[in-house]
This record gives sequence, C-alpha cells and structure tokens, in this order.
Amino acid sequence: MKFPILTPEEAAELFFNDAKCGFSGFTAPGSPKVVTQAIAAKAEKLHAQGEPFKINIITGASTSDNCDGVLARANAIGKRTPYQNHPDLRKRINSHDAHYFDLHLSEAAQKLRYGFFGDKLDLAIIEVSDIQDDGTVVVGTGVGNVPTIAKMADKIIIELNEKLRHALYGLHDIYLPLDPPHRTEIPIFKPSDRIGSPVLKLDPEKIVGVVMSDHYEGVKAFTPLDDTTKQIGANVCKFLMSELHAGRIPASFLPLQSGVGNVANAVLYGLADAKEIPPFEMYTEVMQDAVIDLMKKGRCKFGSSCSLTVSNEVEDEVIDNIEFFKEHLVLRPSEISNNPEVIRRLGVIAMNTALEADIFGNINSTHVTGTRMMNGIGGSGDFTRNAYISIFSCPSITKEGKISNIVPMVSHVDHTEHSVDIIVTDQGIADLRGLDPVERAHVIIDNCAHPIYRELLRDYLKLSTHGGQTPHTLHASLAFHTEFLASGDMRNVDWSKFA
Ligand code: 0RQ
Repeated sequence: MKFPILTPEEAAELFFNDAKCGFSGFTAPGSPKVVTQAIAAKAEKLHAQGEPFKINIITGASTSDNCDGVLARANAIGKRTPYQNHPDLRKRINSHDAHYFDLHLSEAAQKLRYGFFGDKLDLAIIEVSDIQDDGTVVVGTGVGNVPTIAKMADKIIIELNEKLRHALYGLHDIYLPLDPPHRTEIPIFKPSDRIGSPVLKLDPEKIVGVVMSDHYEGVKAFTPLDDTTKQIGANVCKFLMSELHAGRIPASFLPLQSGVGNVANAVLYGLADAKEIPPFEMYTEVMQDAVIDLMKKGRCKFGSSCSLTVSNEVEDEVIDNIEFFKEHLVLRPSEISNNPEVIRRLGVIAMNTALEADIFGNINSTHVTGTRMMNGIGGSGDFTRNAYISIFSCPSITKEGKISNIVPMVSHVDHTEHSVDIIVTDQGIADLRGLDPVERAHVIIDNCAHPIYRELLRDYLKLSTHGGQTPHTLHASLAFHTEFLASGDMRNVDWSKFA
C-alpha cells in the first residue's frame, strides 16, 4: 500500500484544539474507533497540563463508546452534530460541557457542502473495509456522510478495518447529488435500485495515512421484549393489517421505515409473526437485528439502509453470509437513505418512537421534561414529514406509572400534529387522519392513554373547553411535567389549582 501506516497516536497528533472534524459511520458501525481513543488520551494529557483541547465533530449519526463515549469522558468534544445517543455525551450536552445541535439527518451533508457550518473540515477519519493506491475505498457497514465529509476535509485519516477486509465490495451504493440550482431527481424508484457506485474515490493527496483496526463494534443488545413492547408491536401490526384489508395500503404492500430503540425493535419482531402482511421491503436508515432475522425468514425481501446497526453476533452472521445479504440489502449515504423526495415517491410507511405524545398529536422524541436532551431527532423527521402513513409508538406509561407518555401538551415539539397520522401505545391505536383537534384528543385519550391517566386527561379537556379550536389552559398545559418534577409522580396533578 502506498499510504503510510500510522499508529493511532501518530494520527492523533494531527488533531488540534478547535479542529473541525468529520467522522465516517452511522451509529456504531462504520464509525472510527481506534484514532478516537488516542485523541481522547491526548486530550486528557493536555487538560492535565492546563491546555485547552476540544474538537468539533460532524458524523452520520450516533457513534460508539470508542468514539463519542471515550471523547466525552475526556471532555474533548467542543461541538457535535447531527445525532448522538451515548450516556456520557448526553451528560456533557446537558451540563453544557459540549455544544450540540440536533439536525435532520438527511440535511447534514448538504448543509455542510453549502458552507453553513464553515467552508471546510480540517480533518476526517474514515473507516474503510478496503483501499486501493489511487484512493478508491470500500467503506464500512455504516455509510453516513462519508462522501461529503471526504469532499470537505483537508486531510483524511483512514481506519482500515481488517476484520471487514475484502468482504463488503458490492454492498454499497455511493451517490452524491448535485447542489441547487443543478440538482436533478434522485432516480430511485424502488428500494433495490442502485444509482451510484459500490466504491468511493477519495483524493489520494488528502490521505495522510492509514491506521489499522481489527474489530467491529455492534450496538448493545436490546432490552428483551416485555409485555408492553410486545403489545405495541402487535398493535402496529394490527393497524397495518387493517389498512391492507381496507385497500388503503396496496396489496403488494409499501416499503417500511423503522426507527431506533427498544420499541422499534419490538415492532419489527411483531412483523415476523404478522403473516397476513405479505413479504415487504424496507427503505430505512438503520437495519436492526430484527430486520436481519426477517430477511432470513423471507419476511423482508429487500432492505435499503444507511447502516447495519446490528449486534456483533448478527454482524458476524452477515459477514459470513455476505453474498446472500448483498442480494437483499444496499447501504447508502444518509442524504439518500433519508431523502424526502425518495421517501415521498416510494410511499414509505414510517414507524418512529416518541418519548411523549400530546392529546392533540404533537410528538416529543428528544427532550425529557422539555429540557434534557435524550438522543436527537435523527432521521425521524425526514421520514415522518414525507411518509405515506406516519406512525408513532410509545408505552402508555413509564417508570411504573409515574410518567404518562400521553400528556396535555408535549414539553418539546419535534413532530407537529400536521405530520402525525397514527399513535400507537400498548393500550391501542389512535387514527388521527381527518380528525379535528378535539376529536383527536378524545381518540388519543380513549385508545392510547393508560387507564390510570384517562380521567385526568379528560378533566384537562373539560378545564380547557372555554376557548379556541385547540382547547388548552395555557398555565396548566405543562402541569403533568411540573408535577413530576415537584413530586415525582404525574398522577398527583390537581386541576382545581388551575380552575
Ligand atoms: O429510560 O433507559 O432509564 O429505562 O427513556 O425509553 O421506552 O426504552 O424507548 O429505547 O425505544 O427509545 C424516543 C428515546 C425511545 C428513541 C427514544 C425513558 C425510558 C427509558 C428509553 P431508561 P424506551 P426506546 C431513526 C429514528 C429519536 C430518534 C429517532 C429516540 C428511555 O426512539 O431517540 O427516532 N428517537 N430516530 O424510561 C421521561 C418520558 C419518557 C422517558 C421514555 N416521557 N419521560 N423518560 N422515557 N419516555 C434512527 C436514527 O436516527 C439513527
């Protein structure tokens, strides 16, 4: 290989305080994991000497413990976008040690190219599974924003993952759209269409060196399905089957998108048993363990994604049977996997998770009690706003009933009532299509709220009947949240204080 082999420490030396950096990957797969550990060690050393050292990072989505985790613990992150989900970084963000701006994932690459975050990146770390002397690479199992990050970076450090070596050629479809006013249509007409290249050509002049790595890092195992998550999954499937029977979903079915987390995983497992739903395709951004299972069972015919967000065991299985999976899935950059134009054209059915929903259909997916960042909006907005049908699910209650996930008014809005068609909890399904705000409130309370909260929510509506199309009592609208912060249990709310 013509590029110099560097140790992680030598590569870390290139990073300087306030450097603007782009990292490959989308969730743990494809993210750097070796150089970042050395950068964290360098940060700790400099901090001990009283020297400032933080870097600014743009990625595809969340990363792994060896990236966001280790850097957050070293307090080495200045600014971060567009998505994260690491508990240590979450703490840094909520204590203002790290700045974070939360972005729709489809927009991160183009905003970077448009110069909205500065005119260039100083450094990029790109994990690849193969590299040629002319700079042609096969990227890893999470594509993210690699094409744009490579284009915008002055210097590129390659992490060559020996464990993936030679296996992945043919899995990716790398495509970089032109920017306005020259952009044309993105010619994807079905999830399996390939419009780009299986490889990415990097400028060899920018490649300063290659650092070897030899392991992949899957996502942590999901919480085992419990009665609540199983019931949510069953309810989503029940809804999809009723739409199919009613002819509102074509008999051949439509591509599905599924979000992240335990609830999304449970919904996917529900689809394995929903035999009335014909084998389907996915146009999505993350492929969790459940989808790989669905592919093996023939339930999922094809998946277009940005990342293989699977556990190590499942990644092993995919690599061992890579020829089968190359016929059944394609990995794309996030601005294509999450592209609004394509999502709208294909008629994608979007299934995402809420932290809380309000009785009028607004969704909070990101902020606990309105202030504390959980993860970020991720791709949920890209899909929700453009979906054929947009479904949100969550449990009806959390923390043994101290929290109702159905509230009078969400404490932070990620998805407005205008973009949300269906809400599903363990209690049931609220179909909001064609309903006005008061009709929506009744159906959400009756079908989705937990019985221990239904009367409290109905009483809120009664309290609020005096005004407006959307009946709120503004000074009481966040009382569920203020009560939880005060007494630790939303059930203690007392509407007589607000009458
Ligand atoms: O806390 O971990 O202490 O038990 O939040 O909740 O029920 O396990 O749900 O893992 O499915 O995550 C919205 C965060 C749900 C996720 C969110 C507490 C609850 C638990 C997690 P514990 P669950 P999930 C594309 C799609 C936004 C991004 C997105 C997410 C923890 O799905 O980040 O959709 N979505 N991307 O106890 C206080 C409430 C709560 C609450 C739950 N109302 N108040 N705490 N919790 N509800 C993918 C990508 O973009 C990559």
